[in-house]
Amino acid sequence: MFHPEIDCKGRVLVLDRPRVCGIVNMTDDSFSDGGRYVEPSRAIEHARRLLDEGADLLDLGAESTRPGAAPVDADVQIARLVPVIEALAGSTDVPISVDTSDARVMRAAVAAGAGLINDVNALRGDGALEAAADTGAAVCVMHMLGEPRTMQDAPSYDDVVGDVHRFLTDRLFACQLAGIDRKLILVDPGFGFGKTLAHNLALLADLRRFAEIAPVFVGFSRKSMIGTLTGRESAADRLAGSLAAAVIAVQRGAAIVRVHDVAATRDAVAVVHGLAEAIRANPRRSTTPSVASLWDDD
Ligand code: HH2
Repeated sequence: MFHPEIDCKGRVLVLDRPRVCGIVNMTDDSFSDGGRYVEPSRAIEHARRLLDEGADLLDLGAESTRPGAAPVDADVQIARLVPVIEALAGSTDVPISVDTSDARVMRAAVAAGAGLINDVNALRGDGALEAAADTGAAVCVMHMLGEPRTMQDAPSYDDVVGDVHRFLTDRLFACQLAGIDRKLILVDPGFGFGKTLAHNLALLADLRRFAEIAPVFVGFSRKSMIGTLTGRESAADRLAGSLAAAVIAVQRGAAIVRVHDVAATRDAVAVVHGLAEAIRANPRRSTTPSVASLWDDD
């Protein structure tokens, strides 16, 4: 059994129910909200709105990872993130995550008050493992095939679930070897990062396998896999599809869902949690065959 709490530098995220992480993108070019929250005052205002909606955690990033996105210099990321992290850390108890792959940005963000390092590159960059270990922050290691510029160019796997599982297990070991406490590590299969729709769906179907190695963090919010499944071209029209994916992920053991739409996601996962609690309290009486089969499908 994994520790049901993640200590984000003294701000503890209790994983006793599905948790919702609100996204704050201080980027010019993020796929769904690029350019809206680059200014510190607008990012802070947006973060406070997400907290009012019930975010359990905030994830702040200053570099887009969408396919084809341009890298952002570490100094620029630091200049954007640090004042916002400082302002939020001084005005909320909610843990703050920094979405970066750069070791210098990690150190600056944690010094400013972040307690979780969310790295889509799984701490493989120069000095990233050491930086994360030195800070004592919690970490989220994510699987990505290749790099953002080229990751969606015909991605292929022998066995996507097995390959991603092996990668995350290896990174879990690498983190522990570097001195990061296992209780501080989250894993993420990386939906949309070097994956076709079929790969993403295979990972979602088998998400429970990842929950066996560490608490699972997932992000589907408004992504193109939701657009493809629903036929919604505009990211702004993908809320219902994103909620369905969040519900399915939580049913399959995801601990934290990273989203743009906090209030709606919070309600959706609260319903799943309510059902889970009811089944746990009275396993024989409270399930119909259809609910039971949804729940225990693997
Ligand atoms: N997805 C995005 C960014 N960071 N981190 C984790 N751990 N998991 C994810 O799935 C994930 C992530 C991409 O979403 P977004 O931040 O909305 O877009 P962009 O990268 O264009 O800023």
